[in-house]
Amino acid sequence: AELETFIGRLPKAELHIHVEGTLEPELMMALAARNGVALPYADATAAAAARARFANLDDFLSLYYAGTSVLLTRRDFYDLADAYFARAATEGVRHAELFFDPQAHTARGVPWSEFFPGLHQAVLDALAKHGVSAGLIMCFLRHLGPEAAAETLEQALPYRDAICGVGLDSSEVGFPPALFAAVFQRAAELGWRRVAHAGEEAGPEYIRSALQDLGVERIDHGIHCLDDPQLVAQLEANAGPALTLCPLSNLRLQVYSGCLEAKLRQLVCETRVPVTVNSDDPAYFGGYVCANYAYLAQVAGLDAPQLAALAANSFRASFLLDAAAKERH
Ligand code: ES4
Ligand code: ZN
Repeated sequence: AELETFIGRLPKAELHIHVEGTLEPELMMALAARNGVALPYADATAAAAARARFANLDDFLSLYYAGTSVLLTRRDFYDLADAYFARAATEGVRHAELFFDPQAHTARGVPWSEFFPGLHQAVLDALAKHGVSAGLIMCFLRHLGPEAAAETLEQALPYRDAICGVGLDSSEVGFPPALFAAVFQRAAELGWRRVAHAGEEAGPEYIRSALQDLGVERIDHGIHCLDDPQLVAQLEANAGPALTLCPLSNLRLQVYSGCLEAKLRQLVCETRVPVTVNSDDPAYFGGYVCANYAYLAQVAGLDAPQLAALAANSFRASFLLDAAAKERH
C-alpha cells in the first residue's frame, strides 16, 4: 500500500496509450444513447463483462473496433480524450503522447474534420484543465496495408503541425514493419517522430525490422526482444530505443502465456534495456498506468528507487526532448 501511494505520487509520462482504448463502458453507453447507435449490450455492466476475457490480440481488436462505432462527432472525440486526461491527472501523469487510429474512423465515414479537431482541442485544453501536457501520434493500421497508410498520411497533411509523430498498430503477425518503410520515410521527411508496435505477439525479427526499416525512436511493447539475446545486447549497448511496455495488456492478451511474470522480471531486473510503463487500452485491460506500475512492481519485486527510475525513463523516452537532444543523452 505504501508503494502504491508512492506510485500514484510519482510524476509520470505515458507514452503508449490508444485514445480509443480509453473508452470506458459507461461513456460508450452514454455516447451510444446520445448518437442513437445500437450496441449489443443492455447496460454498461454487460458491456464491461464482454471485455473480461480475450484469447489474443485479434480477439481484443474486434471488440475495440466495435467500440469505436459510438464515436461520431467532434464533441464525442473531445469527451473521450478529456475523460482520459482527467483520469490521467489523478494518476500522476504529467505528460501523455496519445495514439489515435484515423483509419478506424475514416473507414466508418467519420472524416478527419470531425475527429481530429475534437482530439486536438482536448489536447490544447489538457494543460490548463488537468495539468497534463500532451501530444498526438497517428497510427497506421497495419492490417489495411501500406497504400491505405500512405493515403492516410496525405489526409493528415492539413493537421501536420498538430501531430507529433506516426505509429503502427493493429494485427501484427503477417504485417511486418518493412511493408511500411516508404510511408515512414515520408513521415520522417515531414518532421514527424516515428514509433511502431513490434514484438507484441510477433518475434524479435519484427523489432529488428522496425529499427532498421522504419527508423523508430521507440518500440511499442517489444517484450519479445527477450527471444533474441543479440537484440537485447544491442538495445543495452545503445541504451535504446526504449520499449513502451504495457504489462497488464500483455497479461490480458496472453502474449507469453504461462510465463509472462518471469519474462517481465527478466527484462526489468536482468537486462539494461530501457523500459517505460504504460496502460495501452486501459478501459479494456482493467487498469490505468498506476495499476501497470503496481503489477510490474509485484511481479518483478521492484522498490521505490527502481520505480522512480522507470518514471524517469518515461520522460527521457518522450518527445518532450527533440531528436538531437536525445542523441546527446
Ligand atoms: C492495440 Cl494492444 C494493441 N496492439 C496493437 N494494436 C492496438 N491498437 C489498439 N490497441
Ligand atoms: Zn498499443
